[in-house]
Amino acid sequence: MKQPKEEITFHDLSPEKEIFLNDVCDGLSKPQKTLPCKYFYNEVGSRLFNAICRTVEYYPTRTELGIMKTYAGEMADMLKPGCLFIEYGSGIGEKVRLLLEHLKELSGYVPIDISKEHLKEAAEDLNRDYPDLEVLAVCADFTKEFSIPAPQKNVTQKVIYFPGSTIGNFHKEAACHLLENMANSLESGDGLLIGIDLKKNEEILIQAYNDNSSFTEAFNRNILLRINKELDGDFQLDWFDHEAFYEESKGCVEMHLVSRREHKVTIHGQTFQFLKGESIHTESSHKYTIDEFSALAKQANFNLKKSWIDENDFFGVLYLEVI
Ligand code: AVI
Repeated sequence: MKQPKEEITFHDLSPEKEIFLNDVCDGLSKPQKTLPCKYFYNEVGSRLFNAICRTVEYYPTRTELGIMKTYAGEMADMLKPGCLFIEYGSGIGEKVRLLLEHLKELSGYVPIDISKEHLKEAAEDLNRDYPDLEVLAVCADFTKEFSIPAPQKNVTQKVIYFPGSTIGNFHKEAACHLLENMANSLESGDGLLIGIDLKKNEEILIQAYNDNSSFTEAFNRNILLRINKELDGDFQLDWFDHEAFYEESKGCVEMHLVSRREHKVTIHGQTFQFLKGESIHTESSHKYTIDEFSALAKQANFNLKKSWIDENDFFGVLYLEVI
């Protein structure tokens, strides 16, 4: 049995409550009320998301995992021995393990996640299972500026791993901006391995965001519960209905919380008026073709090197390099 080694390095850069409050109040003051979807992921939200990933309707997780299981060796072959592997939104770290089996000579692994509890647990588990790997966990909002810690070993190449089609949760300009930030944190020849949810039949998409077990509904409403708990809000959760539909013109699934009645909500002393039928837009999940994504990445200075797709063309894992 492998012995636990010394503790992981943990860099806590989690966003302040004040920023959370500002983001919430800003979003709810707009004509189309919005809430940033990154706030879904507190402990309960992360658990609900993991439950969504196991539903029959939500195909992206199992499809991406299937691609990783089949092609992890080929993916690892694209990377240089001694590379620093940096995972954006590392979650429970399930997918990276498939790659780690093939990436024997990493200089280090940097999991980055906004959910502190999940990150700590996953990083500690990984540290135990891969005693020779230096794990440098960073709790941060990766949409904001942060620095990537340096491992003790020499770094030959940096590779960002961004699985789960999380890039789809950014509007096109924001996605391009995030890709630009990634490219700026890298050098020519460094890599990006990214999961993309592909365009497909609308019915499949609608079902994926309206699962029969109602985990997606609970996940959507949990953002209101989090505001109540952390920002002294008084949302009545059952006065909001979960709604998710495909918006063809934007190429995305949109999630909303629709008010069942006219009412007021108070958050940290500020009042927000809701009309009957008025919605809070909580998430957009963009779907791409490989060509669309490759063109977007090109704008951010990334060149597509290789892509791996499942047999139904539902999901793609793409490897790109900084030009
Ligand atoms: C994390 N992200 C890629 C998920 C998605 O599909 O957009 C979040 C999610 N929202 C509802 N179900 C899953």
